[in-house]
Order: sequence, then C-alpha cells, then structure tokens
Amino acid sequence: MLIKSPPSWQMPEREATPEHVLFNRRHFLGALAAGTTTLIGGSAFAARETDPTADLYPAKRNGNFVLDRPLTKESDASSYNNFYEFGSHKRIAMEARRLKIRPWTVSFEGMVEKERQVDIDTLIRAMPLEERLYRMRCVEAWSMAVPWSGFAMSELVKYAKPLSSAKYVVMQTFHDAKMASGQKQVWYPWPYTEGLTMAEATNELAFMVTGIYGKPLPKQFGAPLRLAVPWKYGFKAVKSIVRFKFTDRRPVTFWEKVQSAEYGFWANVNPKVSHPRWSQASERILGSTKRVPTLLYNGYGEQVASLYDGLKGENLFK
Ligand SMILES: Nc1nc2c(c(=O)[nH]1)N[C@H]1C(S)=C(S)[C@@H](COP(=O)(O)O)O[C@H]1N2
Ligand SMILES: [Mo]
Repeated sequence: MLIKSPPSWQMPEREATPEHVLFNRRHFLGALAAGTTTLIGGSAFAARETDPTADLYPAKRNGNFVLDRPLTKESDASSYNNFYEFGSHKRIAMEARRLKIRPWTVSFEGMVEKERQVDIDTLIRAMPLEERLYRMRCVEAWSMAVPWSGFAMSELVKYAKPLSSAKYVVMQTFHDAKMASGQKQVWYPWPYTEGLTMAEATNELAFMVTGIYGKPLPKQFGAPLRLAVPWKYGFKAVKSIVRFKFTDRRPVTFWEKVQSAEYGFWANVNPKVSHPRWSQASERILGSTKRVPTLLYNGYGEQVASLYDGLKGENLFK
C-alpha cells in the first residue's frame, strides 16, 4: 500500500520553518562554518577529490544577465537546499556528500538522430562555459540570487540533434536508493522527472548548470549537471541529470505526479496566482527575514512571455 506523506514544502516556508528556529539554525551553521569550513558546502568534496573540470572555473561572466539585488551569500545558498533524494528537509548538504559524481554518464534518447551516451567531462568540455547571475524563486516562497556557471541549454539541444518531430525534452535525475536514502521513500515517483517544451529549452534563458560561485557545482546543488530556468518555480530546476529524452508527448513531472492539484507542467512564477494553500505575492530572500514582492515570470517576462502567447487555455502558473 502506498502511503502519501506530504512533503514539508507543501506548506508555506514560514509555517514549515518558524523563523526563530531558522534563526538559531543559521547561527549554529555559521559557527560550524567558521570552525570547520570543510564540513558544509562543496569544499568538503574539493578537499578529498579533485573535480576533473576544476580548471574551467571561474568561467567568464556573461554581462547580459544582471540582477536587481545583491548576490546571496554562498554559505546561505549552500546550506538551505531542496534535494529530496537526500531527505525532505533543507539541510541536505551533509547527506548529499554520498552522491557519487564520477564516473557520470549522460544519455540522449528518444527522438534524436542517433541515441548516444556521453561522459560528463567530455560533454562539459565540448560546451562554451560562461557565468550568469540569475535569480531563483522556489514555490515555497523563498528566493536567492546566485552566479551559476554552465552553458546555454540551446547548445545542449544542438549537441543532442533532436528530430524536428520532438516537442518536449524530458530530464531525469539518477535513481540509486543505496546512495540516496530519500529514494527509499517509495511513495515518491522516482526518478525525479522534469520537462520543457523545445521552445522553452532553446530560449536564451534556459541554462545547464555545472558550477556556482566560480567553482564546480557542490553536490547539494545537483552536481554534476542541473537545470536553471529562472522564470519558473524552482522545482523545475532538476538536479543531477543523467537522461535527456526527446519526445512528442508531454511528460507528467515528479511533483505533478505527487500532487497535480498543486503542481503542474508549466510552473511559471506569478505573484497573482496563489498556491492553493499560500500566497505567491511575496518571497523571502535567503539570508534575510525581509520579504520582497514577487514579479511575474520572476522578472524575466521580457525574454519569455511570448513563449506562452498561444497557450491561454493552459494553467501556466502552477
Ligand atoms: N532531483 C531533484 N531536483 C530538484 C529537487 C529535488 O528534490 N530533486 N528540488 C527542486 C526544488 S523544489 C528546488 S527549490 C530547487 C532547489 O535548488 P537549490 O537547492 O540549488 O537551491 O531544486 C529543484 N530540483
Ligand atoms: Mo522549490
């Protein structure tokens, strides 16, 4: 029998994590970080294993992508993550150290000229790496602003050589319950699955992330390859990808399978469309207790609004 246990992020963040608890936890983490910097964040990995692509960082910043707010502190972004494969709480950095990111193979499947697999280091070295400053807005109403490194998803699509009949690209995370204890929770529809239309995937903002803060991606952020689609809620940003499948059928995504009344395929940010159980009008920026107004398409409407012109009948904002 399947027992559905609702994930904690189905509550607004401020209810899921009372601010005083958060405050104390931050203090604790701060003290921990000051004493032993290798304990949290990605430096633990760097200390024991050398990332084979480390020489590529920092990548040159692309000045076309600017922020309206300060960057989130690395220690804040690195210690407050969603990665259900390693637990349904936010402090998964430690547990995520179990993620084995080499060797790592990525496959291109379905409607492509020729299905193939590629080693992650070959793929990363074949792509034009750059750094972009992006905002990220989680559906739980917290947000951050970070310097991602990686490459335009349009470059990956070119590399994959999809057929013109492909309408969607489906992305999946690894599936290994021995390594990722969260995947022992059988009521979740592993592996984590997300998807974009081909128009979304080739929009200039869609970005494949391989690094952050001028370094290879620490494990808790979804190393060695994750997505960034800053105009959509954070759950679209699938981590630790092993598979790209091109198809003419819209996938049912991970959170849509868990709770389709609350999470859908499009998940574009819209402050006027509330989650069934909380408002999306404002957000808390990680590292502060201040709330700021949320913007339509998370502020990226100029680049992406036209993608949805012919889709008025769809529920574009959940
Ligand atoms: N495989 C996988 N990808 C995932 C998730 C997850 O649990 N598993 N969580 C998503 C959610 S809800 C968010 S908000 C972002 C969080 O990214 P961050 O931890 O880098 O801030 O990752 C997304 N990608
Ligand atoms: Mo999220």
